[in-house]
Order: sequence, then structure tokens, then C-alpha cells
Amino acid sequence: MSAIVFITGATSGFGLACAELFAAKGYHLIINGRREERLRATATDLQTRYGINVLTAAFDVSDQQQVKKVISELPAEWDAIDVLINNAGLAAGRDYFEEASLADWDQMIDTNIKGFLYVAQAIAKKMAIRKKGHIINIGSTAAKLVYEKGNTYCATKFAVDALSQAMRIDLLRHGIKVTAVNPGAAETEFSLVRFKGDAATAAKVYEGYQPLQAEDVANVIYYAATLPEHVCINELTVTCLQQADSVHLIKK
Ligand code: NDP
Ligand code: 8X3
Repeated sequence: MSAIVFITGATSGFGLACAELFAAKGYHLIINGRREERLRATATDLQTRYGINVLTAAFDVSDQQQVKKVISELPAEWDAIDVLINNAGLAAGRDYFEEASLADWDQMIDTNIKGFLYVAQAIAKKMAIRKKGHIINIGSTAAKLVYEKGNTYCATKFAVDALSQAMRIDLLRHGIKVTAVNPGAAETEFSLVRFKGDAATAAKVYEGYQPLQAEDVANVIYYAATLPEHVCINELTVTCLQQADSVHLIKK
């Protein structure tokens, strides 16, 4: 088989756009998310349109046992993962520190830090054996600068930033590339999830400027993933034209 890309959080947003782009370029895919129906529909669609192979891997990244089981029991022909796009994540709520829900905090920490780590380590073990691979971690502008009511979400993305640095150092001896991609505001299901299905509040996040689209971020990820073997982008921040960082965003 030619190159294999493992994408977490491939049922929508950046992950889905990456699945589309990498499939169009001829890569075989392992796609993850909790919504199995969406994974199945995407697999059928991409296989039909691009003639590539797609393996669906429906699991919750924060479930340590499931992550271990699925990744350690991958069929032999899917074992040589070339690129991991470690993307699954979410914001839950946007509240002042003293008012925020502990359940929201737990979910973000469990998904964005613990789940992120479980998947990355399971796949890094395989890459270390082959002395080859590229891990692309999806951080955020929120990994660089905290904003009001962003408290724990920002903290999880600061953790992604620190762990990307740590992984790059520790995996150096195995020849594994580690890239952190830090997008700014992008119009995906992110805000719908953050505001728990409140579509009107979610839509307001993207009013008055032209936000990034999932495809913009997928293009950047694809660029980072397809550089010559000896070249690694360590980290990269990408925003729309109206945004400088997680605090400075000009709306009309
Ligand atoms: P979406 O909500 O569109 O996509 C999130 C994806 O993550 C979905 O496929 C979802 O799948 C998956 N996911 C969430 N929780 C879990 C879980 N526990 N286990 C497995 N999969 C999970 O948002 P985005 O595409 O925007 O977000 C992708 C990443 O980018 C996140 O890490 C986010 O923090 C980050 N980001 C987003 C920005 C934005 O403005 N949109 C900017 C910067 C970073 P399912 O629900 O099926 O499990
Ligand atoms: C997601 C973008 O601005 O809500 O990381 O932090 S933002």
C-alpha cells in the first residue's frame, strides 16, 4: 500500500477536510471520530470517488482502553502509518473561570490532552519501530495567548503546544517529525459544539469577517505533510486576514 494517514476527528471540520484532500491526492486513510455513521458514509464516498482504501476507526479518543485496543489491533496492512493528524478536540462552554462547568472542563481535558496523548503515543510506538513518520498536532491560536472566558480550553491547547515540543525532542532519535499547526478562528462545527447546539450563538462567532474554512487549514496541513523528507515545519500559526492572535480580531 502507498502512504497511510491516520486522522482523528474526521467526522467534521478540519479532520473531514483533511480526509477529502489526502484522499484526492491518493493517500489511504484511517479515519476516527465517535459518530460511526458519518465515518462509514465518508469512507464509502472517498473510496468511490478516489479509488483509495479507507478504514474506519470509531472510538472516543479519551477512552484509553479503546484507543490501545483499536490501534494495537490494526490489520497488518494498515500498521505502517506515515502521518498522524492528531486533530480530535473540542471547546465546551465559554464562561468566566468561577462560573464554568466542571463537567465541561473534564471533557476538554480528557479529550484535548488525555485523548491527544493516548493516540499520539500508540502511533508513535509504531513509527519508532519503523524509524519513520510524521505527527501533526492541531493546536490553536489559543495555545499561544489566553482570552477572556477561554480558561480551560486555552490551557488544553497550551498543553498541546508543550507536548508538541516534548514529542519533537523525544522522538528525534527515531526520525519522527512533529509539527504543531495552530489555526485561528475557523468556521466548522467547533462553535456549535462549544455552545451545545445553539446555532444562533455559534453563527455570531463568524459574523463580520471572513473566517478560515476547514479547507484552508487542510491545505496548510497537507503542505506541512508533503515537504521533502529532510524538512520539518516545527510549528505554524494560520489565521484569516482579520485576525492577529486569539485576542485581536477585527469585525466589521
Ligand atoms: P469540529 O467540531 O468540526 O470537529 C471536531 C472533530 O473532533 C469531530 O470530528 C469530532 O468527532 C471529533 N471529536 C471530538 N471529541 C472526540 C472524541 N472524544 N473522540 C474522538 N473524536 C472526537 O471542529 P474543528 O474541526 O474546528 O476542530 C478540530 C480541532 O481543531 C480541535 O482540536 C479544535 O480544538 C481545533 N481548533 C479549531 C479551531 C476553530 O476555530 N474551528 C481553531 C483552532 C483549533 P465526533 O463528534 O464524531 O467524535
Ligand atoms: C479555536 C479557536 O479562537 O475559539 O481554537 O480559541 S478559538
